[in-house]
Amino acid sequence: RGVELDLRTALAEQQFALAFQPFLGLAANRIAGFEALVRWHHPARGVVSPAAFVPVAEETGMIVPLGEWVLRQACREAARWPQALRVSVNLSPVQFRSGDIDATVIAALREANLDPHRLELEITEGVLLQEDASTLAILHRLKGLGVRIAMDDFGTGYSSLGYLRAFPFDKIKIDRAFVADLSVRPDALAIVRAVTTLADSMGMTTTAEGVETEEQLAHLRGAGCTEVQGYLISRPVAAEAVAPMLRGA
Ligand code: G
Ligand code: G
Ligand code: NA
Ligand code: MN
Repeated sequence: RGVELDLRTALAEQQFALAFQPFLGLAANRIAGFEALVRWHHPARGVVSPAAFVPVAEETGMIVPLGEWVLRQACREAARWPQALRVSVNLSPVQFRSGDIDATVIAALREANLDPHRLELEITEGVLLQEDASTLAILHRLKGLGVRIAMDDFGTGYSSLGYLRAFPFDKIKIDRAFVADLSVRPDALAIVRAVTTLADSMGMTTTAEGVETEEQLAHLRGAGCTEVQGYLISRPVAAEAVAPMLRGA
């Protein structure tokens, strides 16, 4: 496969880089952490979005070494930030099924000397589709290390409520589809309110994704969201731009 070979070369030749997008904590009105988002700086095609290559990486299994690189790099970068904030890393369901994800996480934390409490793993429903003992055991082992687990893109798939009960999430990320609808559909606000109430009562926090307008932000504050993320706060930025952002530059 051409693309698989491309991804392999890209990894070997260090064509991947991480962008970081902040989460704003609404109580303190301060940046609470950053999500790491992988980018492919392709020599011919320019910057390629993960939407274009993560699916191929998943099909070919390349997501396992790529995901390991993302984890290690995210931990290394976070260890250098001027404040001990949280770093969130997206995990593919394929990484979970590959077996060794907890060993990979432990190694990345150790290598970077990063406090496990500063690492958050974002998982999608795909991870949970096989709601089996081994998935649960891995999640519990990760949580046992002190790592936080976030449910990504909440509200877009199936059976999400059952998953909330079955798995020990620390945080729910409310999918940007609901945020986008906030100004135009009253039921979107009702859904966001219901999710924040549910999360509260289960001891989880909430992050609303894709916040682009002050109006959406006001709705989310009113609904009791813990954190927001989106272009209104900041686009994803290069690793070198994180420290200046934290110093208020
Ligand atoms: O950053 P962008 O909006 O282009 O991301 C598109 C999609 O790629 C999002 O769904 C995001 O979660 C996913 N993504 C970004 N970085 C990673 C990563 O390191 N690993 C995985 N598995 N997905 C990622
Ligand atoms: O699936 P996931 O939530 O991880 O996707 C993250 C992606 O969403 C990032 O790649 C980022 O580029 C994109 N994103 C971040 N903030 C916004 C926003 O405010 N609006 C839109 N449309 N996309 C965003
Ligand atoms: Na994510
Ligand atoms: Mn998401």
